[in-house]
Amino acid sequence: MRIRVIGVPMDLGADRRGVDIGPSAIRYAGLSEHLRRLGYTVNDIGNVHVPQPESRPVGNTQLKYLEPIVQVSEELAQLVTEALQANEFPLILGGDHSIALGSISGVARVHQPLGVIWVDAHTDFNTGETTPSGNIHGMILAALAGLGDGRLVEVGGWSPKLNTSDIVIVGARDIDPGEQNLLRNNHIHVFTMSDIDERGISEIMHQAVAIAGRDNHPVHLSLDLDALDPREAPGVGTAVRGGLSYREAHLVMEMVASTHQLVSMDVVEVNAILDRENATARLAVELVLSALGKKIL
Ligand code: B3U
Ligand code: MN
Ligand code: MN
Repeated sequence: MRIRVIGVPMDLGADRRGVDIGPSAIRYAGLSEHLRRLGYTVNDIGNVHVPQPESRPVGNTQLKYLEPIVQVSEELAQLVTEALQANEFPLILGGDHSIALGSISGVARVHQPLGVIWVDAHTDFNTGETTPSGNIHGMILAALAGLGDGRLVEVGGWSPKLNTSDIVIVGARDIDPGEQNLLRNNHIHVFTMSDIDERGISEIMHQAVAIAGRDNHPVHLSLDLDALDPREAPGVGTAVRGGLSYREAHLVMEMVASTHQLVSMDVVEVNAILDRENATARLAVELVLSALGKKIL
């Protein structure tokens, strides 16, 4: 099995520096060596070019840096499609979560329908109308489902990339009022931290993989490190208390791996400026390994 690593030093979607060096921090934590030890062949093609925020106007304050984000998304979608066509597993390193617009568009061009498991403290289901921040990383899952500004929705030239019934969110605990309405109206499966506390992560993940992977659909995993509790993952831009424990997060990855339906993955929101001794990047590497089949025994 071959893995194609694609770095996306994107921070325009979060309007905050520090996640742009996420790809470098994750590589420094030994990603490729560890993947090779697991038996994979690794083809790291480097980083996509992302403009510096200081060099671009913010533009519309409800959709900050829309233009460069769309530009990078188009390029990334193309690279991800090419990786799949070359029979390599795309592993995309963020960057903020806006990179999932490009990555998932690239996967959905090849695999239809595509299930998505979105592991995140947030639901990223805002639109330009509901956003409290104007930050596009909080709108990506909605855009992939065909909701929001046309320029985001139409990346790749078609929409929607995902059926609402194929989306599962795990670990949510910070949802804006407008997002709540959109999630409800569109019947999105959201497993909150309360659900996990009540029923346990194992039962939740059995359901999550059954929904996203039903009828043997290919599955994409989008891992936002802020899903984890900030004690485990201090290096994220928008930390929210009460997240997944170290052990819960590993089980999430292991249960996704055990489906053998995973076709692509992104790892996002590692903020290396806010991190402590690269702990969050090292954790990101560990979780990738679990998602790609590393077992304790
Ligand atoms: N929901 C808020 C906050 C947020 C979303 N994603 C992250 N933060 N990382 C928003 O700005 O849309
Ligand atoms: Mn996110
Ligand atoms: Mn998040």
